[in-house]
Amino acid sequence: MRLYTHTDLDGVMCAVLISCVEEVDEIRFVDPGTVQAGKIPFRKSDIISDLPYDRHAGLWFDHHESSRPREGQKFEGAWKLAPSAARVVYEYYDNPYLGKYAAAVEATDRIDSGQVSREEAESPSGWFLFSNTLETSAEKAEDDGYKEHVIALIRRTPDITAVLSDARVAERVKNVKAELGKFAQILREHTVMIGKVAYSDLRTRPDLPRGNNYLIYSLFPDAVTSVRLMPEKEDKESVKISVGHNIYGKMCISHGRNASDIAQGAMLKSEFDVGAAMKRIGGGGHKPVGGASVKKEEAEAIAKKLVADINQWEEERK
Ligand SMILES: [Mn+2]
Repeated sequence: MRLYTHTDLDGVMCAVLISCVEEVDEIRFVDPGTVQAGKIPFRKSDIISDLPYDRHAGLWFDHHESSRPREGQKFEGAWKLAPSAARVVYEYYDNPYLGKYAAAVEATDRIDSGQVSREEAESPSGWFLFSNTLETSAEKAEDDGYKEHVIALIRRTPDITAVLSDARVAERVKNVKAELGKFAQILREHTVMIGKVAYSDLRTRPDLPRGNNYLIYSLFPDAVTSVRLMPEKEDKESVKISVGHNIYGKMCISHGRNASDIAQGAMLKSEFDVGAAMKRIGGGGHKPVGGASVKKEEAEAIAKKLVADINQWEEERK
């Protein structure tokens, strides 16, 4: 069987679990946009995890709100509104042999659903540090080879200390740590605040590592949402738009809510439905985070319209 999985930590953990219980001969790492564009000729013997549904594949696991199956829709596998797709796979098989991955799946839940502290975003460690090594500025083939290596590694030893001390992982960890300062610098240079949105145009910076999605909120704490443009690795004619809520929230004082909230220093998070907005432009995701792959000629106009929509929505809910 062939497994198609997402390029991030959740995709990697799905591959670890599925390859323990199914006969997986080949793993391919793809972005959700590639599946949605119908570019992959799926077969009945294919498995899809942490990616949108395709009726030609035999087995499907996902947790994205934007792929929620229709009432009564029949498919093999599982969809659940869980913190990670790895969690959906773990519960679907409910196999004692997978028990040793419990801690790794818990970490995946946390990271995939944005439960990463500001301190951790600024100074990554453990599973979050490891997740930062998966997507780099390297060629896709090199990143894919690395992912295959770590999937085999985690299957043998799901202990994060052991994983981080593997020579190939340690090499990438060293780079991630060394480049964190440069990463922050590039983000600052290419980000502007438009209303309440941090807008990062990274189309000219394919050298930027993609791993740390949360540092932006530490650098731009006033943003309620971030919108980012990145070159698409798999398709040079496309640009990737990624959108996310500020996972740390924002002091409600700037929202002008009631006095008791302000006194308590309550944090407010955006309620804008990112996944639904992404679905409208051919992408998908969850309420707090999502993405889409769009034609490069249209990318800027689509992203700017999105920024305006978010600002208008935030304005109206006051
Ligand atoms: Mn996921």
